[in-house]
Amino acid sequence: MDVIFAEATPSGRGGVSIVRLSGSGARAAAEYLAGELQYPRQAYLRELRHGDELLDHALVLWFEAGHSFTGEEVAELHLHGAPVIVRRVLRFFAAQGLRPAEAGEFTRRAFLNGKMDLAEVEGLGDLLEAETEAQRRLALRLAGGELGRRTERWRNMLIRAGALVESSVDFADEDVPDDVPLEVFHLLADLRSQLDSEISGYAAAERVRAGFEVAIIGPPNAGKSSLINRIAKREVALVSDIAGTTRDIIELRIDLQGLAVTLLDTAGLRDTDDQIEMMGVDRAKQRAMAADIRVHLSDTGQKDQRLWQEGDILLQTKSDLRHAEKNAISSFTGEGIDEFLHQLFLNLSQRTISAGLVSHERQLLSLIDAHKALEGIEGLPPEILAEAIRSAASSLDRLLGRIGAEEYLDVIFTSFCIGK
Ligand SMILES: Nc1nc2c(ncn2[C@@H]2O[C@H](COP(=O)(O)OP(=O)(O)O)[C@@H](O)[C@H]2O)c(=O)[nH]1
Ligand SMILES: [Mg+2]
Repeated sequence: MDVIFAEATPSGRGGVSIVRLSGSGARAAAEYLAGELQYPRQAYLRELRHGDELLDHALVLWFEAGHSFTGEEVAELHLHGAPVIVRRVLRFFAAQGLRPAEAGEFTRRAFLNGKMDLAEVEGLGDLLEAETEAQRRLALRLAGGELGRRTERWRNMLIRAGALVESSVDFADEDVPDDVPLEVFHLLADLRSQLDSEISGYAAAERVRAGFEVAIIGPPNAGKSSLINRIAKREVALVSDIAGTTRDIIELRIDLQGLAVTLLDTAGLRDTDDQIEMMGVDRAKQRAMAADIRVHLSDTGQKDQRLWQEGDILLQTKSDLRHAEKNAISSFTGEGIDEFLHQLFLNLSQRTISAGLVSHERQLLSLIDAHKALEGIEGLPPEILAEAIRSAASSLDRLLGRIGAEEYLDVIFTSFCIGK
């Protein structure tokens, strides 16, 4: 493939900026500036010269094809972290007829060259986007190939089951009863239950990856917007003593002890003649029902029975004004806010216990397909059983992007940055 190049570090000033090249000829392009680089995977401190012009002093290294991130010949120039130097070097490579990389193109090549499976690519994308510890941990497991290894084990179970079934088919001609060995059904039942537990761990893992939603609800003037602002330590939502101030849903993204959480400030729940406010109330109710947890706020410490779900939190507001026994907060003095956030963390982390590794819908759908293929197979004739096993295996191939990856690649890689 042609040689692509891009700055691999974020653009801007820094200690070091790295320009990376990939493709057959990457080494030669680097050597053109740096002089001969005899050994791969060895760093050389060199002057980068284009004719008489000194471009920079840089650390330069290259990797041979098959032993690099992309699987192709790769060269890296570790330049001084100044945009003007990076621009000069990029201009040089462009003038040499090399091509600037597109977003995610290095990773795309890594995938196409079999260096990463599609789940690893998704994990890498998550890792680059991760904002909290829980997101980072989950993304690292995905990017590190854990799902690929798990899938490989499942595939081996299918291969073994398939082989046992095939052997019973072969005997069929010779009037041997074509009974499928019992071991096949044990294997497939075991596989089904492993797929089951991975599938049921999706919802929680997806929340860890994308973040939980927590809706702050309650009557107008309960102090919902004030609570959001107190937590944000700035004014994200408008506060006033005029009921119906908050109409749209305001989102506040926080890192709750490692969990990504979006707090939703909603319109006060009340009956109103104001059409716009009523739309806000409807929207608030919908979002509140869809949220992972609802925090019910009121001056009196009453919950909204219609919206209450297990795991919700009840808070009495404005504790600076009147005495309250428990679950009381004041957005003015800060009383009870830390305790509330801790309670929220406990309720949410309770839900992450069941989190699996599969955290993207694409991955989930492949698993569900594989599971479906293996349902109701008891008593099937060997030929049809073999077909079901093949179909399950191809769903697992889809999970790792060995087949059918094309339609996802563009979607996945457009979210990557250039140079990744
Ligand atoms: N004393 C006191 N007043 C509060 C507190 N929180 C909010 N308020 C007041 O209650 C009124 C309504 O607050 P707001 O946050 O807009 O309520 P929302 O309608 O639920 O969003 C405003 O006048 C706030 O200043 C609090 O903790 N203590
Ligand atoms: Mg409000």
